[in-house]
Amino acid sequence: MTDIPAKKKRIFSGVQPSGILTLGNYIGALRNFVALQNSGEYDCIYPVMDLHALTVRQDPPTLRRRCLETMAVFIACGLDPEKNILFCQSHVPAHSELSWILSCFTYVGELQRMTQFKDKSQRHADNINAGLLTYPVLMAADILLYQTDLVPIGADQKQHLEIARDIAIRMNNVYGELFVVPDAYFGKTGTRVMSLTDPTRKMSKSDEPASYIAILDKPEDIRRKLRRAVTDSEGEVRYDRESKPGVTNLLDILSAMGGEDKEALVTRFAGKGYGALKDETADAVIAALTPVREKYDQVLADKAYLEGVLRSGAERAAVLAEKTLRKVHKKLGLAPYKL
Ligand code: ATP
Ligand code: LTN
Repeated sequence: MTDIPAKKKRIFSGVQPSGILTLGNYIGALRNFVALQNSGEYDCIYPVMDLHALTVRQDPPTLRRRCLETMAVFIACGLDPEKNILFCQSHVPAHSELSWILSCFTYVGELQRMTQFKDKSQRHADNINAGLLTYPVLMAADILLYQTDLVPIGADQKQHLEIARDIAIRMNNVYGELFVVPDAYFGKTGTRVMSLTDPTRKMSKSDEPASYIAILDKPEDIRRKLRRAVTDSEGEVRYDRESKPGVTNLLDILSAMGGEDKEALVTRFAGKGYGALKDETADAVIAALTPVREKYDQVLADKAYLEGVLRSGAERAAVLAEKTLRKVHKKLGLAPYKL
């Protein structure tokens, strides 16, 4: 008797090409994407989420460039186009189609409660567009379209994943087994890397450059930004998110990069002051990001290769997406069609 290999669980996650990818994206997302790929236990789908980036005004030539650049960062971080499905969200129209259908099963009230919606509406008060509100519906469509089991995300996306689950459960209750209900996957450390200039906010690629470390920053820039990172005037290294958010963020980053736990770090830095902590954090970040930066330059230089990765990724994704979309059409009573 031959063994039939068990069907692997499916992983889905992505990053918006809304800026230069940051250390937050690396620790909260990309590093986990690579670890999950390497575990060999999952089929992984990792697109660049360009439709989501449109919720904030983008300069067209820059956005176009960033889609390829973001994919180059994925590959430079260690994602393998042969092992995963890597593509660009807008190349698979089924995402937008399913998004419309799901929006008819989502309540405006639940979207208005989202922290990210409230935050971005404040920051972009001149452009509170409907997409900013329906952002989590498109994200639910991304996830449910592939019958995803597990979604690796940073802590800031937890609420959005909850909505995706709620929509799936709601529709399954009406139509039977339509969607797999996805679970979130958070890495062991550093699910929320904070801004270097305001450690009470998350590090974000659409903020000012001094507030974040870009994955592609040069070593001297990484060191300078970390040296200038906002801390406090107390001078004592302690782990306390409330009263010492800046120092706590540095400890989190160092722990995430070097693997040493926070308690051990606090003991080791007792009486040493913030300068030593900042320097060691810089060493650890530089050591992790230097090989990524070097590989990035190589990958980006080969545009034809990158475009080929996107094309074949979109083809493979479209086959899986179409299967779910057909099932949804049928169960909801949309008229059958043959092309
Ligand atoms: P933007 O600033 O344009 O809203 P972003 O930097 O928040 O973007 P996204 O593309 O929205 O990045 O996020 C991609 C992934 O990176 C998500 O899984 C998100 O949770 C994770 N992530 C983003 N910022 C951080 C952070 N500061 N700490 C941990 N994870 C993060
Ligand atoms: N909203 C995510 C990016 C994103 C995403 C997804 C993540 C869009 N669709 C689906 C996981 C699964 C963000 O990080 N801001």
